[in-house]
Amino acid sequence: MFSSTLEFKNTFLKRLEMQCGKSFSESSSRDHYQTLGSMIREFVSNDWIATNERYLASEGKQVYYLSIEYLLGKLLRQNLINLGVEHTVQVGLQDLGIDLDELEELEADAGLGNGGLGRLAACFLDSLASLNLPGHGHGIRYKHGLFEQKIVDGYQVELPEQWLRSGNVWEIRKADRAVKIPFWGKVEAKMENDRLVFHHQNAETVTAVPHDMPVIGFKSKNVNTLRLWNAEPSPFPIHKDILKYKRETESISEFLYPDDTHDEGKILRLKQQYFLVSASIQSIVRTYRKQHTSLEQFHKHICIHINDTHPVLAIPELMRVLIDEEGYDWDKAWHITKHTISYTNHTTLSEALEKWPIHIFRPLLPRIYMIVEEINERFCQELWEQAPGDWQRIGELAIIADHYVKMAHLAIVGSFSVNGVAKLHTEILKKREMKPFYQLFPEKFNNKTNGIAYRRWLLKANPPLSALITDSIGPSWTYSAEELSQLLKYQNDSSFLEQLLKIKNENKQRLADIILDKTGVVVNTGAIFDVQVKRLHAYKRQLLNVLHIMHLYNRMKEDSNFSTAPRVFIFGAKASPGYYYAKKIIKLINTVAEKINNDPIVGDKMKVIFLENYRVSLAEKIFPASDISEQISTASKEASGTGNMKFMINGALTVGTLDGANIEIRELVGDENIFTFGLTADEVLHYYQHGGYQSREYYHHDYRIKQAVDQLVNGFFPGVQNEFEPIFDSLVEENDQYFVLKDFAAYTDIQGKIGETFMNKNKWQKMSLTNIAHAGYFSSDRTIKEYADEIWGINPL
Ligand code: NBG
Repeated sequence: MFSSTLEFKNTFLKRLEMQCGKSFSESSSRDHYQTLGSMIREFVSNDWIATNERYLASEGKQVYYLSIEYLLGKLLRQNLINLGVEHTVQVGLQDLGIDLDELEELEADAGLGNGGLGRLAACFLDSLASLNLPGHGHGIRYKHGLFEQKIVDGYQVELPEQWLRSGNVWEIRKADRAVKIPFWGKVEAKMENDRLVFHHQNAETVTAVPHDMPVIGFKSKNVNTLRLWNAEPSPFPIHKDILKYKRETESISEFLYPDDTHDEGKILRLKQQYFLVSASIQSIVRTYRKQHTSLEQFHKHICIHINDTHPVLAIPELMRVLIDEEGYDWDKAWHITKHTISYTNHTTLSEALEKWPIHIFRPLLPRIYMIVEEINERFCQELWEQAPGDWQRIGELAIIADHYVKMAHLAIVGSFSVNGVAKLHTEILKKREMKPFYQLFPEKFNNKTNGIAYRRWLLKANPPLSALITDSIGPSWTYSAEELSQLLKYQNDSSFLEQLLKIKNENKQRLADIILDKTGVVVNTGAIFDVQVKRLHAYKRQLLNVLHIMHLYNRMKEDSNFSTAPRVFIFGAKASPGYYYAKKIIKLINTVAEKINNDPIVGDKMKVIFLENYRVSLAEKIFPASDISEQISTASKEASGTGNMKFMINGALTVGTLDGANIEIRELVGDENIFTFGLTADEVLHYYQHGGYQSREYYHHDYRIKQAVDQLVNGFFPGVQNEFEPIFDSLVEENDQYFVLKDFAAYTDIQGKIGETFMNKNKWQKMSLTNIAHAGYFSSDRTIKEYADEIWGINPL
């Protein structure tokens, strides 16, 4: 690349003139950003091409990761870090009077995802490349990522996100690699040469054009590819209404998760899913065909991983290619398919388990539906042979039942591996949610506890802490996260602990400045920064957090002698646009904030902050500044959580239920270095099964609860009438299905303990250090190695 600052500057200036057609003195910051970005992309192009050639020539296995979401965030700085040129570039730009931080601000977050699932996919891509593993991603190039959130008068307002407004320097459009995707039409079966052959007639065809982005590994020569598909009209549509056709076609890659409360939206989502898998599989097969004369051994060279059920149509689509295009018989095609596909389940929430009505599926994807029907029939036949007459079991396990296609069932039946994302989650899948499938295919089920791209969350997000770690234990932790455990030797080193505290305080100051800028509220950096940032969902129980805040406030008002460690409660969360209840909670948080932040009695002792438009780049500023990480989901509901890991590695202490990966955090740090509370998953599941919980009893018998819950509806908040009745009702009238009131007392107690512990600075810093030192386990490098060894069977090249 460039060996010196001087060389960098010369190249940069020359390129700037060529690319922007302006002299340096006339150029803008955006010109600088574009120049730098395209320079980096060009620099990696040799390695990128070489990587692809290596993969093509190799006989080794490769994996393709299919995901409907990728929450990439900003790429410039991470790419510079991974290439090992961050310092050279920063200094070179400085010499030219350009601030790298400012350029980074110009870059839009690539927010092609919702939350944990999409961010996990991005972390996995990073680890695949960094470990020199042959693994590429496939996704959709949404024109608009997840909506931009504004808070207006306390309410969430959604604006279309515009990440492509100034283009995307990282992508290369490859029009010559486009493929065609058929929808609608009819399938005709004909006998040809003694074989039944299927023709898809009168289909409406959409063109999928790949846009490739380089995935640059950390100080490796490996550059993998993220291929994002764009939907475009086909050149010669047979259509009469060409404008309508154009609009409908382009809408496929327009929005992430279009509203699916009506049939039209459902059709669009199913179209997106098939669009993604068909384009991906056609392109994977085409590449494979360059080196192999048949697909006979396809499953020995290729693994296709489906991230949750959204890409599950990869199963019938691969069957279609093998049967209709390659001429294999059913059994052979099924053998290849079943040994190619692996599947990760990310939730047990029933509303998130996808199923598509047949009346939508069949006409939209006629050939694919036929194949799914046949998979289902053969599977049901097997079940019958195992237990003739057991209709109930067949009904429960069938892929098509009650007028729906059940996507998770298809995923389990058509894959060789099914994994959960944390130990508890996998156990719940095996013992409860997917028990009959586990009994049928025990060998398929396995656990892969999630991880994070820790270099982004530490090296990029927290440079001062990263520097302290490197100064203390050397730089090897940037390759092997387990090395962080060496930090344990500083547990009793008071000067080290003081440095840790100093860094935390600086990061808190930086966040306090952002808070002041965004909300106008001044916060006390000596207070506990107690943070809950994640999607807004009833099961994540932001409401429990708010009720506790209201309770603390009530105590302060009632008892002037009441004292506790000062707190700044920080929230960040987007609610799904159609999720009425979640939006009410956002309004509640903002209403509580308004009241508390303006009450002089409270002053510096407590503030409540809602930071709008929570996203990857904001998260990078929040985690390093946090003291407390709120992971308080109803036990059994959060499959893993990955925010918990990002907080931990930045030294925040977890307050959490025994849910998801919190359990594994506790195993690592020990009970004394985490604040756990509340019902266990077994207890929750027992209540769901056998009843016995009466939320009203808690409401009537715990004065603290009654006071706070009544305040939702008794005029306590001026100017908001009836606003919070649905929240009140969910807690009192509808028996509180997420056990907020049940866990309230335990949560309040543990919050008391947090306050006390925080007063003891030395103890707190020691706990914080212990958390950082044990966080290496949650590197996605570890997770990806497990996938590579135990599922995919791929090796570094
Ligand atoms: C989410 C879970 C999280 C988990 C991520 C990544 C979905 C469907 N599931 O707990 O809720 O951390 O997946 O595995 O988004």
